[in-house]
Amino acid sequence: MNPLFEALWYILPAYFANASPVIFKGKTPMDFGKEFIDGKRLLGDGKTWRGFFGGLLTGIFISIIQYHITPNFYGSFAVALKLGFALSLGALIGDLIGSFVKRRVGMERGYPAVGLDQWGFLIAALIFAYPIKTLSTGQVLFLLAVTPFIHWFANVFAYKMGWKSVPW
Ligand code: CTP
Ligand code: MG
Ligand code: K
Repeated sequence: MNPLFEALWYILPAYFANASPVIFKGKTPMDFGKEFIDGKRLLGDGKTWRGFFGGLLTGIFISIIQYHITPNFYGSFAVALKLGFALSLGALIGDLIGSFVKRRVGMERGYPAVGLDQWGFLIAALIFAYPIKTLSTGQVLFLLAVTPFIHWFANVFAYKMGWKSVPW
């Protein structure tokens, strides 16, 4: 496999885990409406339990499909599954950390935080997946470079589909 394509193939569950909650979006917010000591919401209404678990299951489902297409890339089904779980969980937790930071600096739910929105989930996914399977430094740099464009494209697509009210 081409190393750049390999990097994209590796990270795919994280992309799906990050993008799919917009389809699953639920009602109950993960912070249950609670505020932090600064009087602002802990995470905000944009982070729901349904979105979180929908994203987690979608990412794992993608890794199962990936294993059946490229079993040699993973070596075993267990590795593919563990990697899909770690990448998805990392992406979702990275997104929650991003929302926590956004609320602390006074950004309303849905406000675009350039950098945080595009790299937060990616970096957390890479850290969570690191113990299971690693990429080269060049591959990580490649993902850091292309992910903002893919993130932008995916959000415009979701907006055009009517899934979200803003194209970011
Ligand atoms: N979403 C969800 N649960 C999650 C993550 C996302 O339900 N754990 C849904 C919400 O409807 C959210 C949408 O997906 O509005 C888009 O996600 P995102 O852009 O990450 O959330 P924002 O609304 O921009 O909120 P924030 O400012 O906190 O990032
Ligand atoms: Mg957003
Ligand atoms: K986000």
